[in-house]
Amino acid sequence: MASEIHMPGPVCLIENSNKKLVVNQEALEILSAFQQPVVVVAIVGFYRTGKSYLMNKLAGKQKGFSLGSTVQSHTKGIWMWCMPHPQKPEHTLVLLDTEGLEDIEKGDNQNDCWIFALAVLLSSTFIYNSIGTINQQAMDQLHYVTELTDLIKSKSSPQQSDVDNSANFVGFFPIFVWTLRDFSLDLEFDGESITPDEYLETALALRKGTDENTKKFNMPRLCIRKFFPKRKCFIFDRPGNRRQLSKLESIQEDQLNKEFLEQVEEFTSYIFSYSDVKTLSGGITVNGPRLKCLVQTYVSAICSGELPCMENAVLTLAQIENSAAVQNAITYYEEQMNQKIQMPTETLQELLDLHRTCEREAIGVFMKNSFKDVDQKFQTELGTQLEAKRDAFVKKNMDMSSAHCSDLLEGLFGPVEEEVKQGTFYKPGGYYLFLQRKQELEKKYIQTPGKGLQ
Ligand SMILES: Nc1nc2c(ncn2[C@@H]2O[C@H](COP(=O)(O)OP(=O)(O)OP(=O)(O)O)[C@@H](O)[C@H]2O)c(=O)[nH]1
Ligand SMILES: [Mg+2]
Repeated sequence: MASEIHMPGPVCLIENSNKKLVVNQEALEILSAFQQPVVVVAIVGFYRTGKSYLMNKLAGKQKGFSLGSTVQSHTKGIWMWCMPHPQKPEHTLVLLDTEGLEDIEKGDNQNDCWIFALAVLLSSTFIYNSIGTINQQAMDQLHYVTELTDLIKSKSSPQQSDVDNSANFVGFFPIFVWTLRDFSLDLEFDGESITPDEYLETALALRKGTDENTKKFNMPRLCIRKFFPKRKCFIFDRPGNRRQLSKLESIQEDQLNKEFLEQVEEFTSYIFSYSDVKTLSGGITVNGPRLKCLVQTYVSAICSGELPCMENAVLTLAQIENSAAVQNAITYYEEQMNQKIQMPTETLQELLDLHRTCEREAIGVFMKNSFKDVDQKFQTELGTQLEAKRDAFVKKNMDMSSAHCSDLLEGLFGPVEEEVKQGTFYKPGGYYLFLQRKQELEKKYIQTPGKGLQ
């Protein structure tokens, strides 16, 4: 069984300091240590809107992601907390809490876009958190979503980047969940009560018309609808009174607003039941080491001034895993050959037959561990390496045979040579005696088994 992960608290995954994004090695080591498939839930939204608090609810903990009670923005960069999935056995839940967007103190908000884009790229459920209702201001604040096509490439080849090209993205984009905090209105539309999901869809309805204002109105809505075909909305009451809000972490749950607690319950149970495992193009399931590779590939693309590319990330992943698959297959081949072969073999055919069996099994090992081996590049590489290993076995077999035969000859003829030196055969009839001994020893040599190919 794959090992379970137990992190006592979150760690920083991507630091955002001095306008630079830096991947934290400690977090990468945590990711490389577990093989279970990951369900990745990321939260994004404006600063000071209760994101970290809500993520702690998903973690089932009173404390964890650090909150701040002042007006100053608190979380910096992207933080990660991995834990066994509460409902899916053998799966790991990865919670990503992000830095609040549009903090006025920051001045330069360049990295806000990248944090938004990274959260989309890395997650299987993307939570957009905001305070109050879905009004035009809330929509305008979601301008990041309209910029996604400029921030992310799906293919490595040059391509048009526009909303209509979003088909390439969408299959691998997360579920979109809008969480509305401190929501105080009645959910009613034209006198009928509506669900939060219907409220979201109503808010995303497009206006007819082609004038600039209509286009501006429609753009974020169009982007959300196209990029995120699977959408969900949750509303939350205020959790408590003003005095309670600043110390929510230390307040007993039974003192908080009951409705809020029920809404949290409904939200967490939806996330646990419906958030899928993160997958990549080609149906590749992401596990800890693969998520690590995605983080590294995307952040290094951003840092070198390129756009993070989904296809490149999959190719990089394939490179790493296929190289490892070749290595595993070679190790398997060598182990099997060494276990099964008795050198020197009587015939070359015996060795080649064994080679063929082990080669076939080793290719099976490679196939099991490899994916997206474009043009069978890595399988060809495996073939070349297996041939070299076979040749090495053939040579070793020959060398062992030679060594064995030399020893045998020395053992048989050594004493005779000694006798020759001592003149044992320098006597009448000695030559005949010598020939007789020689014939006897030759016969013995021929009859001795296990000499191999020599
Ligand atoms: N009004 C209100 N306050 C909340 C809610 N949830 C948490 N808070 C309080 O709001 C403050 C900020 O909460 P955080 O969870 O740190 O907010 P954040 O969005 O992570 O903030 P940044 O990390 O700065 O972006 C804390 O004092 C929380 O106790 C909520 O639903 N409504
Ligand atoms: Mg926070």
